[in-house]
Amino acid sequence: MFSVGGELPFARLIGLEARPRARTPEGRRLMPRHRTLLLLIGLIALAVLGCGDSGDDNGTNNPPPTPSITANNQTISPADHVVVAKVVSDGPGWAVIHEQGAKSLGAAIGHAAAPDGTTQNLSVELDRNAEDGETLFAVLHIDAGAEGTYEFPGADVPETDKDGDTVAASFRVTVSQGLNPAITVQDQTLSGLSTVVTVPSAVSAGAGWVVIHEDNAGSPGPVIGYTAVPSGTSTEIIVALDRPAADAETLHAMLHVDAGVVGTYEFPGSDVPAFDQDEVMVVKPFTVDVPAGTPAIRLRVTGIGFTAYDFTAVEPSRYASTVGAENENQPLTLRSGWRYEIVNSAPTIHPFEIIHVGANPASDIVLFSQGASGSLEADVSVAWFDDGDQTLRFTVSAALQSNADGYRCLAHPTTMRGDVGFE
Ligand SMILES: [Cu+2]
Repeated sequence: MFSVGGELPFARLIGLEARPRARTPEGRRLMPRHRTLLLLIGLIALAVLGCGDSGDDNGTNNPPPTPSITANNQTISPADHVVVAKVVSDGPGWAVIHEQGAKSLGAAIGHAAAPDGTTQNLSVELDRNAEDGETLFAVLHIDAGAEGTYEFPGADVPETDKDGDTVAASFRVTVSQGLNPAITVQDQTLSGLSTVVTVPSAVSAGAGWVVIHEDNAGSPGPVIGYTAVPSGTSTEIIVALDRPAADAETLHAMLHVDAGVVGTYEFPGSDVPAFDQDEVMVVKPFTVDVPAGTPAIRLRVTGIGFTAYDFTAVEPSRYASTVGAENENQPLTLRSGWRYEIVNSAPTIHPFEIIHVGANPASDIVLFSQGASGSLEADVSVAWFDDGDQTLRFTVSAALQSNADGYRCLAHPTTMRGDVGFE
């Protein structure tokens, strides 16, 4: 990767003033004083406990991401598309490709929308064919005017880092007559979530899919997950699975073509396995280690004042239906036998509890509590875990399913509460 933000003062190179980012209130996920309060709580917790939880998936509700852009040297075909490996945008943004100028960044020759948060392997169409051996620059812009309309010169100025330099990366392209489909794999330990695996790289000739298959006696068996990849080289491809991976399980990463409706996975159907230029199917096996106690699904929850909980993210996002569509105090639907992690951004103000709902809050039976003790915490079948800070984990065992039907806040049990169901 070639992140040059620290080497070249792009803001000065391209004659742009670093100016504070104008954000609409809708663009903010948390109001400033909440953010400050959360930061203070986080710092205190870090100081006291000497530990912190690092969200390793997209869709976190905690501090805004540090904007960055990463582009790798790459072989391209056709010559008018490049892949930006990773974009982290604080609010909606753009990945803009510039050519190299005589003494500075040259003209922009293509752009693609980069949504709020992290985007992996973003394909950008160019206005012209890139030349073999050409150096290009990927520059992160904000999307500050009409969202989804690229306005530069105008409101959609380049994003800047804390030093005021433009967030940019340089990369070199090799233009090929045709890409040779390929995939790499790596044995891995799933320490964050048991439902997420990473494929280090794949080369797809045209739009494709990185597909994870179960093992079937040493060969690829049924499909348990897939992620779209653009034409060209993609890196660090994150694939969410249909089910938790088992410890020491063998999986197969296979490249498929995206031949039917682009962006819709059609297999069995038109999206058949890809073959390389030697007519060999592009598939490699790897093994996963899943440490005991690894959760399958992570839920992020925060408080809306003292009036409600708000579940702001489900990781992996393919399990978004775990949380109901309501705006607050959403019902939760948990999967029998699966292990969950709940990250509560306000554990001291709003300690989270799972309960058996009583006729009134005073008669609720507390099963798990982030601030007191619950009657199911010692049950080995639920393997209750509380890090003393933001993070809770439990397994949906038969004992939990037969007792739990709600959640609440220890401090605000009349207003901050919702239903828990199972499937
Ligand atoms: Cu509360």
